[in-house]
Amino acid sequence: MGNLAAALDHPSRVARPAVRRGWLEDGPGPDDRRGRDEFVEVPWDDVLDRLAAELDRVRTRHGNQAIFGGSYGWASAGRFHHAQSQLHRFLNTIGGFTGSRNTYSNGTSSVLLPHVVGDMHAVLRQASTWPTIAEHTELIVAFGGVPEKNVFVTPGGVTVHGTPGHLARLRARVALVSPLRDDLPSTVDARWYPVRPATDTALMLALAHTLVVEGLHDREFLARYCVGFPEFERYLRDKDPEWAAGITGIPAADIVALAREMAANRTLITVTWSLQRTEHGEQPVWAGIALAAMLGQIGLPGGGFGHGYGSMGDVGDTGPELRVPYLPQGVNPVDEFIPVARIADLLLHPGRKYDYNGEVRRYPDTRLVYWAGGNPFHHHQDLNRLRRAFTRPDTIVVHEPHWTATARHADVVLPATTALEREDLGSGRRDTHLIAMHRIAPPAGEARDDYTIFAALAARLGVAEAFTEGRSPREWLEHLYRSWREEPTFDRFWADGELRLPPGREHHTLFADFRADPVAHPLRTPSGRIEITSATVAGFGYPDCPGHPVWLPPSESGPLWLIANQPHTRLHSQLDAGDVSQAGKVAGRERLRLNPADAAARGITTGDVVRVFNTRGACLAGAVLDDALRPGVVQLPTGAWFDPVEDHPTGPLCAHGNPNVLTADIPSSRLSQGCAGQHATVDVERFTGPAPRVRALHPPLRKGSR
Ligand SMILES: Nc1nc2c(c(=O)[nH]1)N[C@H]1C(S)=C(S)[C@@H](COP(=O)(O)OP(=O)(O)OC[C@H]3O[C@@H](n4cnc5c(=O)[nH]c(N)nc54)[C@H](O)[C@@H]3O)O[C@H]1N2
Ligand SMILES: Nc1nc2c(c(=O)[nH]1)N[C@H]1C(S)=C(S)[C@@H](COP(=O)(O)OP(=O)(O)OC[C@H]3O[C@@H](n4cnc5c(=O)[nH]c(N)nc54)[C@H](O)[C@@H]3O)O[C@H]1N2
Ligand SMILES: [Mo]
Repeated sequence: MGNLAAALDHPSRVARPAVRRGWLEDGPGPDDRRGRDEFVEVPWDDVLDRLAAELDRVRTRHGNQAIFGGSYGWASAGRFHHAQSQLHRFLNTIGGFTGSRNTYSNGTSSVLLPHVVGDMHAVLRQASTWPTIAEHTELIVAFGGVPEKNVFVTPGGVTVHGTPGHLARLRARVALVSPLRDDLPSTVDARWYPVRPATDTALMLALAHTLVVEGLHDREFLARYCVGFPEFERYLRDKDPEWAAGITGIPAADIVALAREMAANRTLITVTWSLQRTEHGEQPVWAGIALAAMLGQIGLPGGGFGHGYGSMGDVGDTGPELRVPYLPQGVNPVDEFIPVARIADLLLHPGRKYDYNGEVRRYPDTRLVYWAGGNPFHHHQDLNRLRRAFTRPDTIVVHEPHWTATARHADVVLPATTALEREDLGSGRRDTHLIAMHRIAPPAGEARDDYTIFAALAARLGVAEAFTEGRSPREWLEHLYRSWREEPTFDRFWADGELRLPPGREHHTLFADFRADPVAHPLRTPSGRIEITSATVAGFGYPDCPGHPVWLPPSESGPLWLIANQPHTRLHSQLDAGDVSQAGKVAGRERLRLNPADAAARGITTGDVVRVFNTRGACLAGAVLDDALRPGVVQLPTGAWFDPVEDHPTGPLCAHGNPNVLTADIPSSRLSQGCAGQHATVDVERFTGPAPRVRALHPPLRKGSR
């Protein structure tokens, strides 16, 4: 909230359509000036004519699969002006596009979980609710904690933020397994297990080992509801607590005691999504499920396995799952797609083969990249590599309210309105209300709604009617509302400003039905049961994701582990210019937290500008000493706008503190090809000499370019 006001008319807003000089003068083509070139403002009609002609050239000469329109990102809380939906609908009306699958949020789990429990839904939206947990759960073993900073976010928005209240009412003891002590509110009764990053799977295996050795596992549950425990049990043989202590840094005696406590209590094992946003990210999720199966409490209220408590506001929420109005996107005639986090590989390696969930696929040849509503120079890893990838296409188009790094690396930048500057319908997946989002500010500069921009392009390409169906934005809102609810009338709803949604079906969990009768209510796995060993996954033959949970050491090591997690002062990179985000900066840069012992060893004190570096890149940050971090671990949240300085004597760096210059552009595994951006290995040093100014929040326009 506090970020909205200042960002609304901030100088970082894109005021008018702008075209990169090189593209304007030399036409489309690969260009390594992207991200360095200046922009020239061009009148709307002119830019739309040029862009329509270029879209037509690419689809005619190269085919529609040469248009990459995946456009991943979190723009807009509204249902109608949802930027990706608008873009996909538009591209579908002109013949389709290469899209992207899955998410940066939980793209590893969404590929793994169908093999293990039948679908993702089973653990995400059918988990025990917070009130059930408050009533029944005695022990929560929280891998990644339940970070309160994250629960204010829900896709589509949310009217009531329930999770903090639920957390305050917990009676369960919590075993907080995380490198960061503040991954749980300090008000919760917790014991902290300061695990080494990327080693949770070893800890889980040793807990499982202890259950077996002490005969505490539920053999009956494993036999009736699971397949493949015997193979896993054989694998566990040498995964004892001493072995795990050496890897995780958690003393063996503590592991044994925790395993006993888990078996003796109603225990909920939770794993945050961050753990699967890593190399081998399948393993902690699968091992967590195997461990919960061994406790035999899956399907009991408040017991079993949960995924994403503390990752998103609606996990564990009590609201009914809703069908809310949405914009129909039409049908994409192109069947090409990439797993979402393979964007740089797509652009750098057209034609190259890769594995994905049992398939061998090939990257198509991309000529035009179209992004609306996302910021790959926020969300992707190894930004220096992404910069090289962005030199390859003929044309890059970006719709943006702000001059983000992605806009700066584009050829055509079209100014988009924000949610405050247009009308929409707002609601989350488990919301209590549908909100009439009234316009509360005029569009900044010459900004237009994404819909209006696409409607103008559609008209130039002869498909205006197919795209707009003859409706204005307001007429679309009325249409979407009316095809969803007859009463109250749209006018009434709009005047009231909100509609309270009736409570839906009683919350019930898939696993409760399965537990009651696994034959009548099988899981949607090949066996109908929980697959502790998956013959399907084993059959793929991937060394980085074999047929049951295993310990796979990370391919990089020390000196320091960087946790690049979600920022608590904003949503991703959005509104970094806002007051709350700015107030969180240290020495004008993103805040890097480090343990006082690591700081002392490097002569660093709070408030210093530091250089964080590895072989892939470097960034500057503002140091804060904090013993809430395990020694050897530093934390730099995502979201500072990428601010490349190419000619610095220490080498190229980001002056602002974007951790994605440090993360590796590797997949979680060949199975899921998920994002592995949560971790990197780095070193940190005090930065001496004049620190380059942060320029990311100033527009890259030539003075008086109009
Ligand atoms: N290292 C590391 N990287 C990560 C992660 C991590 O844990 N570590 N987490 C990942 C995760 S989970 C995610 S979800 C991604 C998030 O990545 P993104 O969703 O790409 O990040 P946002 O900053 O939300 O980008 C949304 C963009 O849309 C713009 N926008 C807002 N409203 C509108 C609109 O109406 N129209 C248009 N055209 N644009 C609009 C905003 O200005 C902003 O630039 O990041 C991922 N990246
Ligand atoms: N304020 C705010 N809230 C958000 C977002 C935001 O940008 N800002 N983004 C939203 C989105 S799109 C998503 S997908 C979710 C993401 O939800 P998550 O992925 O769960 O969130 P993160 O903050 O990235 O990570 C949670 C915690 O995991 C811990 N962790 C990291 N590595 C390890 C490890 O190896 N072992 C253990 N045990 N713990 C580890 C970190 O200390 C971190 O604080 O958050 C959502 N909520
Ligand atoms: Mo996410």
